[in-house]
Amino acid sequence: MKCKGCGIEIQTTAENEPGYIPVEVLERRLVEGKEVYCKRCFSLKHYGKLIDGFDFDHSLELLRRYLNLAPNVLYIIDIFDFEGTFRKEIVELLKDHQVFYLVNKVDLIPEEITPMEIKRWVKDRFKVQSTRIRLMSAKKRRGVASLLKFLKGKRSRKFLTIGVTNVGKSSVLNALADRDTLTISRFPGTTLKAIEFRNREHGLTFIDTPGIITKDRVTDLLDAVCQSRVLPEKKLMVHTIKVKKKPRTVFLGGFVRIDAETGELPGPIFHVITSENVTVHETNPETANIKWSLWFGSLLQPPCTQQSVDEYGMRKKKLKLVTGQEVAIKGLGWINVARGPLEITISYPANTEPVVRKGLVGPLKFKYKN
Ligand SMILES: Nc1nc2c(ncn2[C@@H]2O[C@H](COP(=O)(O)OP(=O)(O)OP(=O)(O)O)[C@@H](O)[C@H]2O)c(=O)[nH]1
Ligand SMILES: [Mg+2]
Repeated sequence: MKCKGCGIEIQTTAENEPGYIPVEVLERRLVEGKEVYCKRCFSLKHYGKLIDGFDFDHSLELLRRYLNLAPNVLYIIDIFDFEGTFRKEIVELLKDHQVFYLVNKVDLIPEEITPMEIKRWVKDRFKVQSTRIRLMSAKKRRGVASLLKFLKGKRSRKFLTIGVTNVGKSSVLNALADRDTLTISRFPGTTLKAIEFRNREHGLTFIDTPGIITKDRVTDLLDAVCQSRVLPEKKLMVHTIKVKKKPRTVFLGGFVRIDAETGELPGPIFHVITSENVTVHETNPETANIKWSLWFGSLLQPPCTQQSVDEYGMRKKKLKLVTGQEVAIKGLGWINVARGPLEITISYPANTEPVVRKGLVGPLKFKYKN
């Protein structure tokens, strides 16, 4: 028997191992005809607490095996972390499948950016027919009804949901099935094994899968609890930085430092767009030099605890950007050039690489004072 929340095999003997449920609870649930959840899912569902951190290796190799389960794939991507969640190595595995790209969490995007603008930007990023791309918010149930209708029209009615951790795979399936059986949580690695279920009302079969663990996002440097803390829940925060007569430094949490040069007057303007739980701190380069290591994990979060910045092998890169360009920092957010040209030196941890991209946010989209 499998846990209905995370897919792990249910067991009643080893309390500290995955799938545990006390035998009396299991018997009671079976007698009452109720869904059976492991202790871990019970704790996540009812208290939002992670009682353990089982170390599962949810690799691409595992995904390759899951791909045999269905001809249709719903590849879920998180719009907040497009560069970290829309991944070439995953796309390459999907050549023999019919793939639908579901870009989730659009509710996080600030209202100044219209759904049409998001749609245009997203479509530009995929090299596929636009009917295969859907924008949605599992949380706000946006795009769910039309997606259901679309999926019902497909000849093969079995859909495998894939993607990296925390993009909302289980949330999307719960929304599509209009139930809350699958466990969803802010912690990465919630779903432990594949779970298949049938939605009788619509005649569709869905398979949820564990999220692929990545290594190149800034958030991959954090433990599960800290990752859950920085995950955005509300609309993304937009901080506007104006560089006039003197260079400015801005930190995105402790891990990313941006040193912006002065330009020709009236000077460059850029936006930093990130989770409400990531500190954005603007200062001058001199103070930044003195305080960075002191602030790392205290004033500047993440990381969630004070530690040594030197452990992360920080790298530096100089970038010259024009109006409308963006630099995405996987897992953490992005900066958008509202008025260029903008010359920056970006410092970032060795596990990641900033990505320069065409702007999701159009120039001067957010109001600012000159
Ligand atoms: N803002 C927002 N948050 C969402 C949305 N969908 C999911 N989330 C949140 O994202 C987090 C992860 O959701 P899950 O459904 O557990 O993600 P998952 O991809 O199944 O994660 P794993 O099983 O760990 O791979 C939870 O905190 C959800 O509430 C959405 O549309 N908008
Ligand atoms: Mg899941």
